[in-house]
Amino acid sequence: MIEKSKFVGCFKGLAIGDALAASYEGGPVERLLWRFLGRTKTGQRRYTDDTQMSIDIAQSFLTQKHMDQTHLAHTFAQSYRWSRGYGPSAASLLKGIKSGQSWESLNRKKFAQGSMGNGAAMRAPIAALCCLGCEDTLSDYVHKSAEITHAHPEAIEGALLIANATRLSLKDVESIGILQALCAGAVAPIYKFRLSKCLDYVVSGKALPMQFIKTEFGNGMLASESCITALYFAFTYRRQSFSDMVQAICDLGGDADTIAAMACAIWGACNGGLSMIEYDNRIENLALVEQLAGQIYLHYQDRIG
Ligand code: R7I
Ligand code: MG
Ligand code: MG
Repeated sequence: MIEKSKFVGCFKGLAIGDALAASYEGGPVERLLWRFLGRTKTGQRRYTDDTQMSIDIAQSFLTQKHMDQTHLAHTFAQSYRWSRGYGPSAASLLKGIKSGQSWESLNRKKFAQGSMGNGAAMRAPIAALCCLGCEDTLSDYVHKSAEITHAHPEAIEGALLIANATRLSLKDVESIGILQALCAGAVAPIYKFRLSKCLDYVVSGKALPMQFIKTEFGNGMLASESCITALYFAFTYRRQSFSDMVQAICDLGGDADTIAAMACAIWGACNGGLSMIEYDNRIENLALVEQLAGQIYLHYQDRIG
């Protein structure tokens, strides 16, 4: 039986990583903008779209008790605020849903195959939590939660990689075993290639220079440029300090909030949330995040009970 602390650590890790790394995302303009947007009135750090869409997945699941794509699409759209820093194509899609159009008519409008951004992968750890206890539903659940905004096969595969890494981390599978399982199931050549390198580097245990990590795994907004990077950090820092990992991801730059959201969710799934208590008053809405993780945990207990 998985401990509740791992569910809480996964969800809080995602929110904390997102909020702490948000001011390191993008170029000078984005960083300057986040200096104005990055704090609540009471001085807590605000989270971005990564955490908001994860909260949306949790709330839609807790309301519907199963994957309901129309409900989830409307939940995403109702929560949309420009000040959360959504990706441009995700933002226009969500505004379209809010104005009454269907997600099916919008998710391949800007890009013929759909967005290949990392916006589906960044929320995939929470989709994994919702499926614990009936894991044969995981692929379908993640696929359906992803395609609403990210129909491109590489975006969906990135989400599946992050969800499966989360699931196996919750179950205390060793890092090498997790990466081997992900390598064996990878489909797109870019993921096969980067995952096998990631496995080699995690096995070697050597710290890699930042420029090297950027060249080998990427630090961009596409799923293929950020998901393996997040796995590299999560499994390299698995037995090291949470704050050191977040600092390393901030130093890497690029899509730092999203790489941190994914890596910190997996770190929390491995190690639980106890060591995250120090962030409780520093980050916006962590009490809500903890409460949602607890409610999803009750569903897990029911399933296995
Ligand atoms: O993926 P998404 O929801 O979010 C991406 C990032 C995350 O870091 C969030 O934290 C937020 O900051 O934004 O956003 P999308 O708009 O779906 O995709 C992000 C970007 O990826 C797009 O604006 C495009 O620049 C690029 N992109 C593509 N470029 C070429 N061809 C996505 N799909 C394609 C494509 O098919
Ligand atoms: Mg973001
Ligand atoms: Mg981002």
